[in-house]
Parts: sequence; C-alpha cells; structure tokens
Amino acid sequence: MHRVAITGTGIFTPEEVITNAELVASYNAYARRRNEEHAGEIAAGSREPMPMSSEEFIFKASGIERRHVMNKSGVLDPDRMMPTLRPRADEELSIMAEIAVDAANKALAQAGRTAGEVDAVICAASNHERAYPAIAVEIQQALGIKGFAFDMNVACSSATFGIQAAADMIRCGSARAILMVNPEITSGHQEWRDRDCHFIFGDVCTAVLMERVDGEAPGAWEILSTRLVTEFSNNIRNNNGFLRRTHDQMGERRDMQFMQEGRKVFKQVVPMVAELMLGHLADEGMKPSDLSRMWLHQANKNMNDFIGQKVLGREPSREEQPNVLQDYANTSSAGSIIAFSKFSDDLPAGSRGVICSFGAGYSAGSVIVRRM
Ligand code: CO8
Repeated sequence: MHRVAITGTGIFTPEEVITNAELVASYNAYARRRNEEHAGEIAAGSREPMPMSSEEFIFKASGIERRHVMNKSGVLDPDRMMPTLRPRADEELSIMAEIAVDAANKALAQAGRTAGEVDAVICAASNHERAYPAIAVEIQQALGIKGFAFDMNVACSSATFGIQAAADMIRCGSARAILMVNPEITSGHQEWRDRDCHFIFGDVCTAVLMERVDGEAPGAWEILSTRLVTEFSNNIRNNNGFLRRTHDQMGERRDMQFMQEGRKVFKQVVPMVAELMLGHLADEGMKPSDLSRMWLHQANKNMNDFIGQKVLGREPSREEQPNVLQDYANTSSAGSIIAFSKFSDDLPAGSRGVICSFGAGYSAGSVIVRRM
C-alpha cells in the first residue's frame, strides 16, 4: 500500500455577492406581490399569506451574512427568483467544467504540478448539469489529462467521499495523482421563493490534488485515514431527475428544488457526525485533544458549534474550528474544503486535523490528515 497526501487545493469564488439585506429585500418584494395577487383568497381565509423574511433571523439561525453566486441579477429579480445562466452550445465548455478547471489549475499551481502529471479526475458534487457525458471527462479533456475520469454525487458529503475514493485508488496503485473537484452551483437548485431556505446556499468550486508520497513532502497533508457513513433519510430531498417527464404532473413542483426539514436535520445529523468523528479518532488511537483543527462542513454555525463541543468536550476556539459560511453560506460539498484550503497553511509539521462533511442521504465523511 502506498501513502497518499493532499498536495494542493484551489478555490473558484464567483465575483457576484448577495448580502442578507439584498436577499431579504428581494424575497419580501416577491412575497408582498404574491399576497397582493391573492388578496381576495387571503381575506376569505382560503389561503395563507406568504410570510416575510428577516436579516436578523437568517444571521441568528445560521451565521450566514452573504453568499457568492454565478448570477445575482436573476436571483434578486422578484419576477424571476433564480439565476440567469446563458445556455451553452455542446462545443463550448460547460459551466461546471469551467469553474472546476479554474479551481483545478489553482490546486495544481499550489502543488507545483502540471496536468500531465495527473492520472484521473473525480467530479464530486450535489448535482451535475447533465446526465452524460460525465462533467469529469470534460474537465479531464480541458486540462489535457490522460487516464480516466468520473462523476459522483453524495450531496454535501461529495468531497469527503471523493477524497476516500481517490485516496484508496492511490493507495492501491491504480493512479498516482488524482484531482477531485467540487463545482457547486447551488443557486440553480435552491428555492429562492421559500423563506425557510432562501438564505442557505451559495456557489463556489473547490479542487483537491491528491498524490502518492514515497518519502517526505514538506507542507503537504498526509491522509492518515478516512471513514464514511450513510443512513437513509427523506429530510433533505430533491426529486428532480430524468424520470420527470414520465410523471403526469409536469407543471411547477416545489420538490424539483432543494427541500428540507431543517430542524430534524439539525437534531439528527449533529449526533451522527459527532459519533462518526469520535469513533474514527478512537479507532485510529487518537484523542480529540490530538487535533489542531477541525474543518467542518459549512451548513450552519450553530450546528458546527454543537458538533465541535461534542467532539472536544468544550467550546472550540475559532482557530480550532474555522467557519467560512458567514461569507460563502452553505456551498454543499465544497464548504469543508474551503475552510481547509483557507485555514491550514499556518499549522506546523506534525499537526493533525479532521476534514468532515455531512448532508443529504444522510451522509457523513471524516478524513484525518497530518501535516508533513
Ligand atoms: N425569516 C424569518 N423567519 C423565518 C425564516 C426567515 N427567512 N425562515 C423561517 N422562519 C421562521 C419559521 O417559520 C419558524 O417560525 P415558527 O416558529 O412560527 O414556526 C421560525 O422562524 C423558526 O424556524 P426553523 O425552526 O426552521 O429555524 P431553525 O432555528 O431550525 O433554523 C435552519 C433553520 C437554519 C434551516 C436550521 O434548521 C438548519 O441549519 N438546519 C440544518 C440544515 C442542514 O444542515 N441541512 C443540510 C442541507 S445541505 C445538503 O445536504 C446538500 C444538499 C444538496 C445541495 C442543495 C443545493 C441547493
């Protein structure tokens, strides 16, 4: 078995930003208009008015202050409430491949590698913009990588599942270097007209280069161990898919976008993740106090605070458990990788940490790493 390390990471961050204030103003304008349109039914008691959203609620419930998006004007337009993305010809690079190539090039540059030294690409994300050919194969071609590529989807846990898949292949010798990318255009499957979730997501793409290491690779992060867990739940669900046209009901359907029972998710996922992390550490002969840092999935600040407390047995400091969701919101699978990419360089050789994701499925992944 070979040893494997993360030698580079990269982030593509969309330029456009939506603040909570802008988001709430747009949603409330939409909700007011809908209430005016249905004023008669509302007055007759046959319809509930749409409730207003608030900046205070969003910050208190989630810790989110703003999010990056691929297209701001479409999302904020009360007549549209979704991004406007230009359709692309089949001969053009797809939008997911485009942002993945940007993040991948940054990861390669950080590792001091060229695409020619990579053997495989995994595109791990919550949704892929088409069924086939795989986005990963398009990214592979755009970067000029020989070898193989495939797409995978484990919702918010896609990145840690992608890391385990890549690490296992490198350990076994089926590849020497693998690029794993997480293009998350969540704005396309977010329901911006639902106040319960309109604030949750943002767009981004992350990339992780993993390589076989035979000796020392100073600065790289050796992957010591990975562990994944899944448990079926309908509490986070999106029913869109290729069988849609076979169903009788073809009109607007709420379940074609992201839906969740947020409170149930919170209550059920926090213990599941803490148990996964504590069990994983124990089986590797480690104590929580051996960790210099935890790079958690970025869904909700309160959720991360609870998980950190359960794992460490005390409140984690901001250095021990950095959050990026105040600036990025929930970027699905990319969140823990943004945190890792932005907040790992300061740690000295020998430091150990855990990259941890959790989300729909339910699914959760834990990756124990050590600075080389
Ligand atoms: N403004 C004002 N009030 C609001 C708003 C709002 N925007 N939204 C809800 N309220 C109200 C509610 O109606 C409720 O009112 P009442 O008490 O009268 O019923 C009250 O505020 C409290 O609402 P909640 O109980 O819903 O509030 P919570 O404190 O539970 O916070 C959260 C809601 C933030 C959603 C929280 O429950 C949470 O974070 N849960 C975990 C969510 C999570 O981690 N989900 C993971 C999903 S991500 C994933 O797996 C990837 C999926 C694929 C990506 C999809 C991309 C689009």
